[in-house]
Amino acid sequence: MCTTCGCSPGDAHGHDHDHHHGHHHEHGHDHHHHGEGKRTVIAVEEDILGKNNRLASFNRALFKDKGIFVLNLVSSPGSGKTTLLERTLRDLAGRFRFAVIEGDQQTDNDAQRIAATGVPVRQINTGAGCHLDAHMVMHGTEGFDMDDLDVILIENVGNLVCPAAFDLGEHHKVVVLSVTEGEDKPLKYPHMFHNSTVMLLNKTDLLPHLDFDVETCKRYARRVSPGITIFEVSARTGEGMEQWYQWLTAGTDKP
Ligand SMILES: Nc1nc2c(ncn2[C@@H]2O[C@H](COP(=O)(O)OP(=O)(O)OP(=O)(O)O)[C@@H](O)[C@H]2O)c(=O)[nH]1
Ligand SMILES: [Mg+2]
Repeated sequence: MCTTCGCSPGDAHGHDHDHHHGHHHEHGHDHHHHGEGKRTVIAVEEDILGKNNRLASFNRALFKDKGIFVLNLVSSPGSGKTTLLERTLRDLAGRFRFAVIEGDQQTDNDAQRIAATGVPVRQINTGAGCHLDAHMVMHGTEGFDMDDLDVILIENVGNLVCPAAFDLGEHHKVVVLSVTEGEDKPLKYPHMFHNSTVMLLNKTDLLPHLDFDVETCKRYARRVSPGITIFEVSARTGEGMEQWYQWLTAGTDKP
C-alpha cells in the first residue's frame, strides 16, 4: 500500500473513469455507510491533495511570472523518459534554455545522465515515496536561475498510478509508453492517460521484434483520453522526434 499519497484499500474497488475529478467528495458519501475508519482515510487523502493543490498553484504562478513552459513526464519504470530527455536536450540545445528536475526513489543516476548534456539538473529522491509532489518541485526549482530559463522538464518517479493524482503546477503531463509494455496500458491505468496532454509512444525501433499493435494502443489511449496527442518516437534512433519538438516549441510561445 502506498502510504505517502493517500492511496488506500478503499480506492481499489471499481470507479468510473472520472473518479479523480472530485472523487474524494463522492468517496465521503460512500463511506458514510461503511464506518468511521474509512472516513478517516478519506479525510487524510483530502488533506494531502488539498495541500498539494495549493502548492501547485504557487508553482504555477511562479512559472507564469517567469514565462517558463513546464512539462511533467510520467510513465512506468524504464519506458525511456531519461533517454528521451537526453536526446531532446541535445537536439534542442541552443534553441531553449532548459532545466531538469529528476525524481526517483533512490540514486542520482538520471541526474548524472542529464548533467552530461550540460543542462542544469536537480535530483529529488523520494525515499519510500512513489511520486513527486508540488512541495518537492518548489524546492527543486530553488537552485535554478528562474530568470534564465525557457523550459523546465520534470521526470517523475516511474509509476503509472500515483503521479496522476499530483499536480506539480506543470502546464502538461506527458505520458511515455514504450511498445514493450503492451497495448492495454491506457485501459488499465486510465487516470494517467486521461490526465496527460501528450502520449509519447517510445521504442518504436523495437516494433519489428514484437506483436505490439500501434493502432490498437492509440485507440485505447483515445478511449480514455479523446483529445490526447500521440507521437510515435524512438529515443534510440531519433525517429519521430521532430513532431515532438514542434509540439514542445509551440508550447513555449507565451506559456
Ligand atoms: N530500443 C530502445 N531502447 C530504449 C529507447 N528508449 C530507452 N531505451 C532503453 O530503455 C531502458 C530504460 O531507459 P530510461 O531512459 O532509463 O528509462 P526511464 O523511463 O528514465 O526509467 P526510470 O527513470 O527508471 O523510470 C534503457 O536501457 C534505454 O537504453 C528506445 O527508443 N529504443
Ligand atoms: Mg529515468
